[in-house]
Amino acid sequence: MATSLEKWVDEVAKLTKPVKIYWCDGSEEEAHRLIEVGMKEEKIAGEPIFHELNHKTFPNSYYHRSHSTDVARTEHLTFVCHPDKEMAGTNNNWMDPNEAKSKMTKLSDGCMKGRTMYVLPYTMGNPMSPYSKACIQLTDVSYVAVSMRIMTRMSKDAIAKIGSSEDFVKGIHSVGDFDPEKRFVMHFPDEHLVWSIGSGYGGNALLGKKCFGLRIASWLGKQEGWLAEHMVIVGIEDPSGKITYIAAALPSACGKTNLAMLESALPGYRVWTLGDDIAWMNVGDDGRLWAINPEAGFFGVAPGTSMKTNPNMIRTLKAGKFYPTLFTNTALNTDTNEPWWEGLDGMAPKNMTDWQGKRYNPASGQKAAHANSRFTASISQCPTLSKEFDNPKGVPISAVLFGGRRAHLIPLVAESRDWAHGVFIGARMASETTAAAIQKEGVLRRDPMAMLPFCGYNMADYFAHWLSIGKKLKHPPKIFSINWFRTDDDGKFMWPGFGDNIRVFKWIIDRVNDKVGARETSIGKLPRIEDLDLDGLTIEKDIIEKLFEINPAEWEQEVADSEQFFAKFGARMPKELTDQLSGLKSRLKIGG
Ligand code: GTP
Ligand code: SPV
Ligand code: MN
Repeated sequence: MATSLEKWVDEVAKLTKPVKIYWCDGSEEEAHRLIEVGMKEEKIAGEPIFHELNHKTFPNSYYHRSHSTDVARTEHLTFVCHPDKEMAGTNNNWMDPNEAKSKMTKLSDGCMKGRTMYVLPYTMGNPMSPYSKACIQLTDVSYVAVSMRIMTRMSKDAIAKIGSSEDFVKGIHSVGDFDPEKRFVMHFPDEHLVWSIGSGYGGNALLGKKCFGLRIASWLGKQEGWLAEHMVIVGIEDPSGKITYIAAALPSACGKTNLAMLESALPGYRVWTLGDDIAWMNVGDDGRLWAINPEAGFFGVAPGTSMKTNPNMIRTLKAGKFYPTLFTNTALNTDTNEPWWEGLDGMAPKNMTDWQGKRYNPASGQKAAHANSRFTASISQCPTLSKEFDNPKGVPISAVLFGGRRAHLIPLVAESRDWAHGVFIGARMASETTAAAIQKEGVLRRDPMAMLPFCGYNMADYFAHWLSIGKKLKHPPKIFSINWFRTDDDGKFMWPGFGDNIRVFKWIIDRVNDKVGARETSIGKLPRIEDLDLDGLTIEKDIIEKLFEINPAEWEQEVADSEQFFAKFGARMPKELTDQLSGLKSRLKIGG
C-alpha cells in the first residue's frame, strides 16, 4: 500500500509531468552527481547551472548565474492563502485558497516536462529535537536540490520520521520558464503546504527557509505557543568563560550573518555561532526562552564580505569539504576562476565577467557582482560553530535584540523598560530597504521584528502573541534595540560596526548579568558613555554622544509615523501597545 507521501508525490508528478522522479538520500556522493548533472545536462537560458570554481583556493565550490530577472525575493508575488482574509492581515498579500490552487494547477500543468523531479526529504532542526519538523520538497532543478542539501538536514531519516503519517510539510517547486509574469509563491498554512513556481532564488525556492521556516512556522507557533523569528542566535563568551546566549532580529541584508560569527575586537570575548537567519523559540519548563536554529547552512549576502569585515565567513567559504559551497550571481575572475564581489579584500581583478556573464568594464559605473549576490555554505564549516548547535533542546536566550538600518534617530543601543515595552520597540521597528527583495532600495519602511515579509498571519495578532509569550516566561530575556547604521551629515556611518559591535554586546551581557548600570531616558535605558568599553578604538567623544542623541523633532515624527502604522491594524491592535505609544508620547512631552 502506498503511503500518503508516495500518493502525494504521484499526484504532483501526474500534474507536472517530469520525465523522471528521483528520490534524494542527501549523501555527499549524490550531491556531486547532481552538480555533474547541473554542469553537463541541465541549463538555464542555454547556460549550464553550475561551473566548477578554482578548487585550490575555494575547495568544492561551484558558481551559478541565475536567470537575469530572478535575483531576489518577490514580495509582491508572495501570497498567504488562509480561508479567512482577516487572518492573513494587511501585512500579507492574500488569495482565497481555492482560487490559488486552481491558478497554480493551471500554471503547473506539464511544467516539469523534459525535466527530473527531485524528491527532497529533510528535517528543519535536529531530527532528535522535539521542535524539529519533517518536510518534503519537490523541485525540478539541481541547483535547488544541492542548495537544500546544504541548508537543511537532508536524509532518508525524514522519510522514516514521516512513515505512514499524513502530517508532513509539503513544498512543490518548479522553475517553470522563469517568466516573472507567471511567478508565484503561495502559502497554504492550514495544509502545511508551500507551492512556488517561476523562480530559483533562495527565499522563493528553498521552501524550508522563509516559506516554511517563518511564514508557516509563525502560524504554527501562534497556535502552539512558540515563536518562529527572523533572528540570528549567538553565544557570547566573556573573559570568565561564561557564555550568554542572545537572539537578534535584523531585516534582510542588515547584518545578521555578520553578527552570527563576529570576530571580537575586545580581547577575552568570543562569539559562538548557532544560526544566522531563523530562530524557533519555545518556552522551556524552567520558564526561560529556548532557541534552536532549524537550518543547517548559510545563504548569505556576498558584497561587503571580506577578511576585514567578516573573516569567519571567508574561512567558512574556503572550507568546502563534505558539502559544496555555491556562489550565485557574484562576478567571476576569469584569470583565476575565483568568485569576486565588491568589498572583497584586495584589488579588483583585471579580467572578469559580471553577474550576467558579460565581460566587466570598470568604466561602466555598474557593479560587477549583483548587490544581492549570495553564497550557500554549510554551517558545519564555520570555525566559530557553537558546540550547542545540534543540541535538541536549543540554548536559553538571555537577551533579544531588535535592529535595523536607521540613518537617524535610533541609538546605537537601548534597553527596553520591560517585556511589553520591548515588544513595542520591536513592533515599531523600521529599516531602509535593501536589495534582498525586488523593490526600491533605501526607502524607510516599518518592518516589525524584521518579520514584515515573513509573518504568515495578521501582524496585530502576532504582536498579541509576543505579548502572551512574555506572560508565560518566568525569566524573560531582556529586550534591546540596536542600530549600527546611524550616519553623520556627510552620510557616513558613525559607528565602525562589524568586530567592534562586540563593545555593544559587552554592555548588553553586562546588563543581563547585572554587572553594569544604565541611565533612564524617555525612550529606554541607555548606557552611560563611561560604561562602554571603547579601548583601542579611535572615535571622537562627540561622535559617541551623537550615536545616543535623542532629537525631539525626529522623535515627534517617529511617534506620529508609528501611530499611523499601528492604526492600519484597526481594532485588532493590542491595547498594551497603543498604551505604550501613549506612554512614550507623555515621556517625550508630545501632544501633552
Ligand atoms: P539576510 O541574509 O538578507 O537576512 O541578511 P543579513 O541580515 O544576514 O545581512 P548580512 O550580515 O549579510 O549583511 C548585509 C550587509 O550589511 C553586508 O554588505 C554587510 O557588509 C553589511 N553590514 C553588516 N554588519 C554591518 C555593520 O556592523 N556595519 C555596517 N556599516 N555594515 C554592516
Ligand atoms: C532574506 O532576504 O532575508 C534572506 C535571503 O535571508 S532569502 O533566503 O532569500 O530570504
Ligand atoms: Mn534573512
